[in-house]
Amino acid sequence: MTGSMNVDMTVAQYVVRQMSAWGIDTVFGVPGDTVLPLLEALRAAGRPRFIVCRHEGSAALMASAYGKVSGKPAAVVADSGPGAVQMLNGVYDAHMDRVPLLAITGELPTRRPGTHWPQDADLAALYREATVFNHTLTDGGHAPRIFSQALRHAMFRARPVRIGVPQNVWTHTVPAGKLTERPAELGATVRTDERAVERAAAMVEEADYPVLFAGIGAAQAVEPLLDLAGRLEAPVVHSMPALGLLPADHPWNMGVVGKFGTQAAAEVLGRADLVVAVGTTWWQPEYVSARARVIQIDKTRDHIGLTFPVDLGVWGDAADVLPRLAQRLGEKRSRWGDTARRVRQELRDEVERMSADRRHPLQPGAVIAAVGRALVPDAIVSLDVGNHTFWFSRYHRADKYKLILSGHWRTVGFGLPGGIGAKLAAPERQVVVVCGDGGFAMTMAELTTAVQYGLPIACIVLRDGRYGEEETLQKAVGAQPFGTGFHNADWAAYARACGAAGYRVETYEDLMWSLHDALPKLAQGQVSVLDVAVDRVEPMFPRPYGGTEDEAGEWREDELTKRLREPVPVG
Ligand SMILES: Cc1ncc(C[n+]2csc(CCOP(=O)(O)OP(=O)(O)O)c2C)c(N)n1
Ligand SMILES: [Mg+2]
Repeated sequence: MTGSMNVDMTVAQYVVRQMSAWGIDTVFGVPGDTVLPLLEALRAAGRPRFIVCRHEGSAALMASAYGKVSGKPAAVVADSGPGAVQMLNGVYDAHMDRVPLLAITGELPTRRPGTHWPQDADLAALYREATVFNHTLTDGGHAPRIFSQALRHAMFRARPVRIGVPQNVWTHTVPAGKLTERPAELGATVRTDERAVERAAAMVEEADYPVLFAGIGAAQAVEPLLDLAGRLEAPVVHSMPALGLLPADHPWNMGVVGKFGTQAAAEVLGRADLVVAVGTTWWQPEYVSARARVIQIDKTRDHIGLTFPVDLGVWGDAADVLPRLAQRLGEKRSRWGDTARRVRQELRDEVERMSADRRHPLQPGAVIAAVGRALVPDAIVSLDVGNHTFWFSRYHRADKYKLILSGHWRTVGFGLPGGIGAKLAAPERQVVVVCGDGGFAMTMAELTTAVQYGLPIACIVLRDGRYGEEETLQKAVGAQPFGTGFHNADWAAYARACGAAGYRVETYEDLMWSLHDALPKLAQGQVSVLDVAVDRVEPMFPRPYGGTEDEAGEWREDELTKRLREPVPVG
């Protein structure tokens, strides 16, 4: 069906065909008057599949998660006005994490906007920042050009796009023969200039305390990265989204960088004289040594120098650049020696202590460690935002899992819709959601969506009766906790009321039993919620090495501002 369309169609029919032709197989959304013709066309065509959701914000988070797992755009549909406003949060998530996504909003009939008609909103203005293409279709004849532009931008620039279709335009005619082909993969890979590799090698040669810093852009280069670390005897630290990418027990892996990271990562980065950043835009200035020089390897040109000052940008594919770099280095060894071994050992001891903690009430870190041990290889974890993110980043030591999270947008409530989007994108993989009681309640209506579509996911809710992270931050500045506590329902009972399984967990025995009942039953199609009572402990954020957090951060910020004005040398 791709590429041919030998009869006239309505815009609605055309949009459905065009989505399929471009490989969009899933559309999330909530119905509304202004998009009903599209629903009718989806029904008649039978594909892409339509997933009816309980909130447009969650629908867009599902679409974003779908893209994070599959790399392919999903579509999300919302009504004009309130539906489109609710959808925006999830579109921002995709925008900030660079995920392709097609957002279709209905709009008022073309004669209505500006007349204070119900549900009128300036959607072009609202979506301007979060999209790389943002247009209202006013003439059916233009639909092929508009849609093909939008999809090209979404796919090639890995960002959300929005098309508004006024209610009366859905029935306009699109002339026969106008379906556009999905463009073939460009197949363009950057071949990094040997001089850039040479300059990088010279900088590594000069360094005594190099640190490798991996982001998800290093996903295809894990082996060469670890090989380089081993040869140089250099510690590796990584971003939060890169959790699961590197073996947790690798001798050079020091864990996540930053406030929600490990003391080990803080110490090595604080002592480094060279940071080799590979496929990452995650940067925590207060944790990086002021004297460190920075090499950034990234295959996306505009990531270089985007969030941190760079001494040498190497534009290229890490899987190609790292082996070439290693080759040039000969017998070069760092001087980390015992420091790295000690720091690494302290990290291991801390993780082991937490994993063995059986105290009541349950320690959130111990719950996270237990979840890590119970996952099957290749599982997907959809993680929410809050203190539990900190516990996860420190104590979740599973290998070979895929983590998805609201990385740069950091919306509370990502967990459950993220899990649903992930399960639809990778039905063969185990999907587990880890969230707080605040985040769960924000998007919990979607549990019925998981049940409706038979999407087995296990949702582990860390129940501390409060918006924990905000309370931690209040306490950290000496304020009284205020406006952070809430009343919880019995989430296990709620799960059962939705047609899922519910486990109420108070003790370590309950936890073991329910994990070992719920996770294997995912393979049998069981959706579940584990409502886990946890202690109200405040996370201990890592101390930046040397100086206070503020001093180091300020220095780095000033330097960043100054250096971001200068051109970055890119090889
Ligand atoms: C949509 C949204 N609202 C508010 C915040 C601010 N915020 C960040 S963490 C957090 C607390 C989340 O509480 P909970 O889900 O219970 O997790 P906990 O910190 O208790 O582990 C809040 C409200 C946010 N990031 N996103
Ligand atoms: Mg909480």
